[in-house]
Amino acid sequence: MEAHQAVLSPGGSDAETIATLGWVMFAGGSAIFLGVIGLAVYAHLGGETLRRRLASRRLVFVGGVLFPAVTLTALLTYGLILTGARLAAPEADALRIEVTGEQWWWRVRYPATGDAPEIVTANEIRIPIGRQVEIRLASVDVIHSFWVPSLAGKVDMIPGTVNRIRLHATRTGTYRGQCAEYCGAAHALMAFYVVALEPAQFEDWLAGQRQPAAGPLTALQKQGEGLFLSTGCNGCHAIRGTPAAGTIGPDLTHVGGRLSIAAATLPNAAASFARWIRDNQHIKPNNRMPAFRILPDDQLAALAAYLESLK
Ligand code: HEC
Ligand SMILES: [Cu+2]
Repeated sequence: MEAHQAVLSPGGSDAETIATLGWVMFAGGSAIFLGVIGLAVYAHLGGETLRRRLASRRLVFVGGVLFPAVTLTALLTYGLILTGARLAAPEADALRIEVTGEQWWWRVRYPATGDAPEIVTANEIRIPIGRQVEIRLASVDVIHSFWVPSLAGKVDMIPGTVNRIRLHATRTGTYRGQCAEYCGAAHALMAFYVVALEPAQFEDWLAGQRQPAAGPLTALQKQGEGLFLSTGCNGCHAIRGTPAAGTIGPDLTHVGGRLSIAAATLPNAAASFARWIRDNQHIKPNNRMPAFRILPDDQLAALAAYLESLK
């Protein structure tokens, strides 16, 4: 799967602004750098008179005080104008999403609208292109930072407060995000995906997410569901449509339909589920899920088959 994660490959209007600002700064900085080097070479090669002229008080004042003051003020003004739209009120039809950072994964909520119930998912945010998306960012433990380089700048998630970030995707695609504030041992394994879809596709996906989990079809999946409810998984995980209603870990109602498991740590596949259940403390040290090393292989296979079927 190709996922963009680069400031210089923007897929959204905020990231385009940041990329433009970055290039202008780079070009300006390069021009000044070359100018200073040029002056130094000129002074080195030039004669005594030239050097005396370059050392005049007036030139020192112009080059050392006036020039930086004017240039920096201009750049600051340009930057504020370019990024000022971020302070405006959200658009009326903006899509609202809530994302909470937890060591070491992302809880994602699409609030209830009208008759449509709330949706809770994890580590993957789907959005429509061409529409403003306002995300409320919170944390339940330490400071995390929400960063999808190809879509927007980064905003910290601070316990006890709610910050906001707006995404405005212009190109469909899969964009990788990463926690950008050191938040403990598994910080590097706290990533996620933002999938930008055509609006109609997005609505289809949303309607699917609103449905409770599909019941198990095969005998293996049925065994998996039984194990899920009897080995304690349900104490931490919810699967809508079953008695499992735990809230400590990610909601697994449609986990089989996500691109990855454990915050973009493993690709979504039956083998990954089995590995995660047995070896998660090895895969993501100190994460909040205990490793179920006692489960025999056939039970792991049943759990994996069941989880993978939850599209
Ligand atoms: C003590 C609470 C707890 C128990 C019990 C528990 N889990 Fe978890 N589980 C978590 C947490 C927390 C995470 C998130 C880990 C991370 O990515 O940092 C998680 C992650 C997962 C994921 C990845 C979800 C995703 O969206 O990426 C799967 C799948 C999973 N658990 C399955 C199970 C199964 C199956 C069981 C029972 C055998 C189980 N869990 C028992 C807390 C728990
Ligand atoms: Cu982090």
